[in-house]
This record gives sequence, C-alpha cells and structure tokens, in this order.
Amino acid sequence: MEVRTFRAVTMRDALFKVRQELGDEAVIIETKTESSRGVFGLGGRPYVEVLAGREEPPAAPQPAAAAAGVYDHRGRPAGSALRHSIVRAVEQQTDAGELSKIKEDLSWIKTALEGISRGGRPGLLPDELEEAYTYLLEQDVAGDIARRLVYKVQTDFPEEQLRDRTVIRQQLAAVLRQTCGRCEPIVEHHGRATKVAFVGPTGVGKTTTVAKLAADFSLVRKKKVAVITIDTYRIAAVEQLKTYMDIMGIPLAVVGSPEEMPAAMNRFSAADIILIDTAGRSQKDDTNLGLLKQFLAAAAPDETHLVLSTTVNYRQTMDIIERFGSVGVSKILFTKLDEAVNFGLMLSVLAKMNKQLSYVTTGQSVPDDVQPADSETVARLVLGGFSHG
Ligand SMILES: Nc1nc2c(ncn2[C@@H]2O[C@H](COP(=O)(O)OP(=O)(O)OP(=O)(O)O)[C@@H](O)[C@H]2O)c(=O)[nH]1
Ligand SMILES: [Mg+2]
Repeated sequence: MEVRTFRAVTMRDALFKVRQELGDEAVIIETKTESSRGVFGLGGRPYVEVLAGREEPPAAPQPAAAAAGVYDHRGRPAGSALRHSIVRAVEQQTDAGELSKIKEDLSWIKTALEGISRGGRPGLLPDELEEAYTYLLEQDVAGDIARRLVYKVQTDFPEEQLRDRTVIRQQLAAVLRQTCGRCEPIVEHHGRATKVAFVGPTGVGKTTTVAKLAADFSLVRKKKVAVITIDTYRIAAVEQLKTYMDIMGIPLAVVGSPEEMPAAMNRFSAADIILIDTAGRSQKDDTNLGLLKQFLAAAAPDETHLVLSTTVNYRQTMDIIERFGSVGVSKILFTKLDEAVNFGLMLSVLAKMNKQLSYVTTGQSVPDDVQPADSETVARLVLGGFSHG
C-alpha cells in the first residue's frame, strides 16, 4: 500500500488533498491535530495531519462534472467511497474506550465531506467565518471543536449569507448553545435526602462552593441542609468549613473513613439535601483517588459534580478529567469565572465530556458568588468579543 502524509490547516483541506492525490479508494490510517506554531508555513495555527494510503492503483481520470461535484466516476455520490474507507479504517482501530471520541470525530469529518460533495469551495472559509474561527482559537476553544463549530455554521447556511457577520454571530451562538447542551443544577429528590458530592483538584474552590450552595439552599430556599466533609487531611480545611456552617447554623459531620459514612448519613437522614465536600489532593496519586472512590461508594451520592477552574489550561483540565473519570462524575461545575482570561475552556470541556454544567462561581464571596449555569450565558461569554462588525 502506498502510504502518505497530508497536512493542512483544517481536516476538510487535508481530506480534499487526500482525495485529489490518492483518489476515492484512499484509506485514512490516522488523523491527528498538531498545535506547534508557525510550522509548514501555516501561519502559526493548529493544523491537522492525515496519514492515508491507497490499496489499489488510481482509477481512470474522472469526468470533469463528477470531479467538480455531486457524483464520482462510478456514479456514487462524491466522497462516499472515501467516507466508507474512513469508516473501515476507524472500525479497524476502534478500542472501546475511544469509541465515543471517534464517533464525534467521524461526525465532523462527515460534515466536512458533505461540504465538499455539495460543491463548496474546499479548504476555503469565507473571510468572516475565518475570522470567527480565529476568534474561537484565541478564546482557547480546542482546535477540533472550533473547526467543528465553524463547519456546522458553514454547512447550515448558503455562502452568500455567510458574508454577514450578524448572521454568523447568531448562528455561531446557536451552535455554541447546542454544544453546551442542557445545563442542570442540583435536582432535588423529594421525600428523602438528596446527596451531592463535589470532587476535583486542589484549590479549585470545592469547599467555598459547598459553603455557597449550603447557604443558598438553607437561607434562600429554606431547605434542611447538612454538610459532610471527608477532607480530613488538613485541620485548616475542616475549620474553614466549620466556620461557615456555624455561622449559618448548618450541621457538619467530619467523616474520617468510608466505614464512618453510613453513621453520618443516618444522622442526617431527615435533611432535604446533604452536600459532601472532598479533599482535593486525590487526583495526583492513584491511592488517594482509590480512597475517594471508596468514600463515594459508601456515600452513594445522587450526583457527583466535578469542580474545575476556568483559570486552568485546557491540557491540564483534560488530564484532570481523565483522572477523575474513574470516580463517576455526573455534572461539571466551573469556578473562578471572575479570574478567567477567556471562556473557551468551558465550551471545549462540555463539547468533549457530554456532561451537564451545573453551576458557575464568580468570586470568593460566600454566599453570593454562585449561580446556576445556562448555555445562553456560556455562549455569550465565549462570543463576548466577537463583534457585530
Ligand atoms: N476568584 C475566585 N476565587 C475563588 C472562587 N471560588 C473559590 N475561590 C478561592 O479559591 C481558593 C481555594 O478555594 P477552596 O474552596 O478552599 O478550594 P478547594 O477546592 O476546597 O481546595 P482544597 O480543599 O485544597 O482541595 C480560596 O481562596 C477561595 O476563596 C471563585 O469563584 N472566584
Ligand atoms: Mg477544600
């Protein structure tokens, strides 16, 4: 098999080159996104690299009409053989854990191919959409997500409309909202105590957020709230929470081992809501993560919110997400929006994780600086500086 590497700014461009040079029978062996700056003359943007091969000699030259658009030389819709090759290649490489990621990638590769077979200008975005794409990258939206968002806008609208920045902004906002998905704060189970745990790395604001939410449920919504902390590593951390709880008259239990958890739960069985704060050291070592899992298994929370800071970069955040994946996260909570340089991280995480965003926090003040999340706000924050023109 003849194997070659193709590089381009977008996956769409790379696949166009593959198809141009290796024909419809090309097999995609590997795709990856690189982010080194200023290489290959691509102006410092992320670029994609596609490793592709050809199993058989190139077919006879295609008639001009087929090459230009809708049908290929075998009378199939253009791009269909390449699409099948990609599916084959993906099936061969599939590993269960990677399946959803591959499906996601495949869906936007298909979108790109559909754009090509509809006769779009391959590899070229209208200037205004190119600006939107660059803007999203500047907001630290992950390269593959930014491309997918822009392709979605491009394929949903006729090209003439994509000259209008207002249309692009509106459509991009809609695609961003869709990408964020439905946000959902804590869902209370009436007639029994709703148990909610907060996990995440050190210093992201778990304890502060627990204090804020405890205050909101207790003082504003008049619920019976109890708090459990399994942060037994540091006296100061327990003291911090105890001070808040004493001020608000909310009972606090310090649980030192998973075996002590049932007694604490019994003690608070009459509560409407039990918030569980955890120690943040865990993600760095597997023993601590294992222990955290045992605590959570004993607590059997209805929801486990992974607390992430908007001040941490994308790569570190993805590492954190991977490490905490094993503890069974159900929702995402973002803190420190007041300190964030931009908001692309939130969008990238939500696009990759397929989990609901529950709350965002916007400062150190207890109880004020917390609010239920909504996708409208996330879209507005990400697009904040993308002007109407
Ligand atoms: N600017 C800002 N600071 C915050 C926010 N939330 C928490 N903090 C601050 O972040 C610092 C760490 O907060 P904690 O609540 O102790 O963090 P934690 O996740 O419980 O930390 P560990 O228990 O060490 O894992 C404190 O100084 C908080 O005041 C926020 O939304 N914005
Ligand atoms: Mg803490």
